[in-house]
Order: sequence, then C-alpha cells, then structure tokens
Amino acid sequence: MDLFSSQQADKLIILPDAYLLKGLALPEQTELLAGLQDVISLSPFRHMVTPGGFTMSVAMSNCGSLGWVTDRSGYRYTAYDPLNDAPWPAMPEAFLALAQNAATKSGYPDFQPDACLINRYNIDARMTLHQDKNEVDFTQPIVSVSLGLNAVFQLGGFQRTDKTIKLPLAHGDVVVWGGSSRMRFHGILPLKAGLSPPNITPALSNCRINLTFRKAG
Ligand code: MD6
Ligand code: FE
Repeated sequence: MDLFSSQQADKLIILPDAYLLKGLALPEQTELLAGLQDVISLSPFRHMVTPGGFTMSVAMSNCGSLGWVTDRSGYRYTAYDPLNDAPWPAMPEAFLALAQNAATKSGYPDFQPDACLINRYNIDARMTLHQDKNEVDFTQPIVSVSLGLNAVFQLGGFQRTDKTIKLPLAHGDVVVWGGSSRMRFHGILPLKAGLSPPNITPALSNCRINLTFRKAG
C-alpha cells in the first residue's frame, strides 16, 4: 500500500483534519492584495486591547458581515466597525473565491464564511497560543491565508501546555482546519525580518498579513 496515497503534492496533512495547501493563494495574489487595500482604506488596521488590558502586538481589521473584536469587555463578533460605526467592508470576491476553493479541496464544499479577520504582523509581533471559540458552529472549518513575510505557526493540542508542532508558513500558503482539530491551541512565533515578495505595495511590505475566514454567526 502507498502510505502517501491520501496526500497530494499540494495538500499536506499537518494533523488529522488540518491541511496545508502550499502556495494555493499565489495565482490570486494581485487580486488579494488589491482587495486588502480596499478593505483597509475603509477599516484601517488598529491594535485592539484584550479583556485583560493588554494591547495586542498584531494589528487587525475585518471584512464580511461580521468582524472579530476585542476590548476591555471581551472577545466577540460585531456587525459594525467600532472605529467608525459603519458595517465592516464587504468581503472582496477574490477572498471569498479562494476561501471556498481551499475549503472544498479540504472536504468542506459548503463553506460559507461570513467573517474574515485580517491580522498584520510587523517585525516582533506575535500571537500567543489560543483557541478560536467565539464562533457559533464548530463543525465549520477555518481557512487561513498567509501573505508577505514568512512566519512560524505553532499547532498544539487541546490544553495550552500540550506540546506544539512548528510549521513554517510562506507567502501564498493556506491552512484549513476543522473537525477533530478545530479546537487545537495555536499561535504565531515573533515575526523575524525577511524578504517581502516582489512588487508588493509599500503598505504591505516588511510585514506578514494573515486572513482567517470563519463562519462566525
Ligand atoms: C495567524 N492564525 O496565522 C493567526 N486561527 O496569523 C490563527 O489564529 C488561526 O491560522 C485558526 C485557524 C487558523 C489560523
Ligand atoms: Fe486563531
């Protein structure tokens, strides 16, 4: 038997129900970066505050009908951007198409994301280990797209102290996870300086951008 028969060259199994689609976003990068510029011109990146009072090193924005926010009163999804009280910008078509393509390749053909959280990591920014648990339906996967500088993704178990595997993520990589991996702890190690992709707009160079698509409501 071919031990690797369940893997394709472009779809690597990280853990059960967690896949890495290496470079899947590359053919669409121009449209994705243009969509990102449109979104952040309406809802700019900002550093949110955790319920414990810490300012996050990662700057965030959102698009889609719901957006993830945190402040002193807690973590939640909102329909309005608290910076301007306007609805979050619409999800660009290229974002939705990529998210649905990635989900379909990973066994979720009916994925209908209503929220896209946009994270910007400058050098030294990081995301400590956390679980994504503010969504309503945990049977829906999360699709995560990496753009810009490389980063090291940590994927652990179901307790914060469980040991983690460390996975390098490059410009254009897409991670999809759901099912038995949906509640794993995960994070991003402090971003190191590196090389930005060629022709990237100045606003998006020297950083890593992560798009995470969820069915939040
Ligand atoms: C990041 N990602 O890659 C942070 N969450 O910058 C996440 O927190 C994340 O990549 C759930 C599923 C996939 C992810
Ligand atoms: Fe997360």
